[in-house]
Amino acid sequence: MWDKLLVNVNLATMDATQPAPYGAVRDAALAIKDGRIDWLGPVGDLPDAPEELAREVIDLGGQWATPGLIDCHTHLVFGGNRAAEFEQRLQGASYEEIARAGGGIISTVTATRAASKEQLHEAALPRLRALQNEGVTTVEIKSGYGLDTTSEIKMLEVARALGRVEDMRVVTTFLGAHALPPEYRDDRKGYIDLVCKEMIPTVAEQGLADAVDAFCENIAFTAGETERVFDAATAHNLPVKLHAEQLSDSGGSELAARHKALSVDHLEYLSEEGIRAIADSGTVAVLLPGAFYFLKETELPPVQGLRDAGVPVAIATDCNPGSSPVTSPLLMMNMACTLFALTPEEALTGMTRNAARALGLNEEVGTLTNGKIADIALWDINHPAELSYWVGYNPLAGLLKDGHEVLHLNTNYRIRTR
Ligand code: DI6
Ligand code: FE
Repeated sequence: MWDKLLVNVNLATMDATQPAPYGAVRDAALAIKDGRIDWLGPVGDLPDAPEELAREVIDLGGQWATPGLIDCHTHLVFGGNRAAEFEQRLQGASYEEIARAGGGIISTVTATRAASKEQLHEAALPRLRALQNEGVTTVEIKSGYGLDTTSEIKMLEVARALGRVEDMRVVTTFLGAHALPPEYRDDRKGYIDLVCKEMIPTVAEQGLADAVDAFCENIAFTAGETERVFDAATAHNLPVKLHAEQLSDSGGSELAARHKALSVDHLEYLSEEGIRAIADSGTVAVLLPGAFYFLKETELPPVQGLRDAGVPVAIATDCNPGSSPVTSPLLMMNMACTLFALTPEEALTGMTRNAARALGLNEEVGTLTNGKIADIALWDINHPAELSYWVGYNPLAGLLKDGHEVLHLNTNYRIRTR
């Protein structure tokens, strides 16, 4: 007996072994047992009548199911916001100028250090709910607005707690090397020492981070400093990822590739050599159209080069107060198509299968495949391209995480229980 059986549904499995676009299986059924997908295929292949096979039969009325969306790059936990800086930028100040004048990331660091865990949690929760309301079942959350050991730990603890409260799979990333804190203005080496010798060992020992990230950029850390952070991460068995080539080509992607990074993220200035390096290391390229849009960037990431090299491409919100105050994964899929010329199928792959890989979770989530965790988004759409097409309209009908219904928004679907 299965726990749940979805019938009268079209599946966009996003499983590369399914031959149709989107890995689609139409007029399908999908069975769930103990939180995992136990069977899927054409409804006609079911061995018996649905009611004989499962305790609960969910008739989806011809709607579509996709893997739960995965937002693989966010800075969702932070104090305050930067609407005033947005006004400055609209009057002509650049993101880099504001950062160099002590604003930017550092102003969020001040607000985050001042906030209690409860305040950070309260502020992050509506943003997390906004993601969930558009079908997200897994989210990555970075630290990086604490920049001292206590405050970095506080951010990671808040992120871990959000996962327990909100029925969301939360993956955490330590980003101590996000910016140089003011108290180390004249001692860059001292800060990297703190990150490598105190923060990473502490975070690793307390099991607070699933990976280590850094910001390799002329306004942040050099490739040499980033390498020290990566070496410390590796010494503590933590995989790495990198904010690379966002505002200039700093060679971060080649460095990340040498450290077998899970992902390199942003990539507007990625070079040919960078593409070759990450193609060889199997690193995922995470594109962040929200930051590109919000900073009014003009340099486009080399999408065709990534495609030609067979690099898996993921898409994420980069939800953060400075460069991407975005809580809409669907808008990011739309912008990945309109701004970066991805196809709607590539955009959805980027929010599911490839995003799972960017988090090292590809064995567990990211496709509708037998044996994987039953994180499933249900959509009131006629074709999966609609997920990249609508702007500001949310067709989510329901959401399952670990096989449990966490949202039931659209009453068009009926549940029959035995
Ligand atoms: N790149 C980004 O776009 C964010 N962090 C980073 O390294 C921006 C963070 C911020 O401006 O607060
Ligand atoms: Fe980021």
